[in-house]
Amino acid sequence: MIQATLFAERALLADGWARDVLFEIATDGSLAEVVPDSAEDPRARYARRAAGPVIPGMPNLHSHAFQRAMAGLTEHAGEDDAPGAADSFWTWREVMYEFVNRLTPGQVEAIAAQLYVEMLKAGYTAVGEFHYLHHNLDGTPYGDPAELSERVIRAAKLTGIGITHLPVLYAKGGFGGKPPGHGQRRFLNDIESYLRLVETLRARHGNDPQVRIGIAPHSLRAVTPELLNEAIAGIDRMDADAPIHIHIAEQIQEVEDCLSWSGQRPVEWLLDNQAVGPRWCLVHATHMIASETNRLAESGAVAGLCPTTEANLGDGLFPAPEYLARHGAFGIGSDSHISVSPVEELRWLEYGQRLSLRRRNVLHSAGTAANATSSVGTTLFTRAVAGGAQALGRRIGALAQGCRADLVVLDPETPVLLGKSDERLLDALVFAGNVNPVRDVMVGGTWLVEEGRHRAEDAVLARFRSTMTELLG
Ligand code: NGQ
Ligand code: ZN
Repeated sequence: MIQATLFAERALLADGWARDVLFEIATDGSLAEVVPDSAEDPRARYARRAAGPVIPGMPNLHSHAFQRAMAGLTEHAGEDDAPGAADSFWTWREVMYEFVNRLTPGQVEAIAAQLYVEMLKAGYTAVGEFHYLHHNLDGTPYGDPAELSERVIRAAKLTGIGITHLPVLYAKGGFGGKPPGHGQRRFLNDIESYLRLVETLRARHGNDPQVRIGIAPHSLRAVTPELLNEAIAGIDRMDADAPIHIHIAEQIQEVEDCLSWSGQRPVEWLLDNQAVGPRWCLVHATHMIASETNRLAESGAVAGLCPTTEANLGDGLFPAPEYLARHGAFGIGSDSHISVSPVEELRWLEYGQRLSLRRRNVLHSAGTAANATSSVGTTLFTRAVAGGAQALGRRIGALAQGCRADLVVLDPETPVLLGKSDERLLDALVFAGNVNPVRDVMVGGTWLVEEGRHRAEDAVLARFRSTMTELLG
């Protein structure tokens, strides 16, 4: 059954730009047909006309939704610091723990809903929610142990964004099974309560095409090798293809602690001890030596890159040129949500490299085999869409038959897009804009954003406003 048709004069399909594309959208929210060169097709006459170029929605593969409410609150130096001296990822984490330990379920939902509206308006159509806030303020489970997961999923349903919900296994406070700290009390589960949570969420949402449930061992700091094995064995019994996400090698301190614990670097340890492959997403993977970069690329796993957060937290630079040269898969995430913009993530992915290498046009695919292009914007955008879709484990990431109808209509009046050829459009999008060029957004066949406005944005904002007053007032 077809619920709607859309006609686009210009659309970015899986194998490149096409003209006069007719999209037929099935009632289940997937693309039933995608037909280029269909100007003469009788169906085109009655189709809604896209106002501008149509591109696939961008997956946001790594999110901690509650952190959006902290954006802008951690940019002051600690009191006794010499300029730039002591503030670090670890001091930021202490502030984050303080903040997280006040949030109520209603506040978590209100923050996530506002965030997801902002994501949709920016052109993200799916999110990977790496969710570790499980328990009540005192660290005891809620009556429904999935309470906070449900709040985040409800925010996704309310706003319409597709969600891969990744409940987090958090059990330890550091390598070698170090006990967790007081600030981590709301995150903790043993393996039994964790797998029950995953099972509950799968039972409740497993048949919803807008939701996928995966797992997320938080990091090698937060689980032991045994717990990691048990979590993976557990999900394998339920769903052997489910996505597995893990934070890894984001900070030098973490690499050093891993070396003293195991004699190996984090990525090296993971590659040697788990069957890392296409269902895996290694978030950050910032600090790798060449052998790790090559092996990770060859494993088929996705590197989950979060350039604005990695910059904000002073993490370091992912070895992107070497990784891309080995055809490594990657996607982007807004992680701490210091910025909510796929354009800014992609731009900084390239700019970090330009600044450090003192060169231009670093991340392109010219000279490589499939879909080769010398366009940096096209390379970054299309690879991030594909890698993000892979990491989120849903049928998204291409405007192709059978995929979810997740698409973005660019505003053709955006000055910087005017007159740009197919070869230049995504370069202009990624590098030249400071105004949001997203006009309309469809997710799973439903128009959520039209002429720059999300259909629930007023109600969602009103709730977010009261939440921020409660938290900061
Ligand atoms: C997180 N964020 O889980 O929110 C982490 C901080 C940690 C980033 N790694 C906590 N960016 O890694 O221990
Ligand atoms: Zn994270």
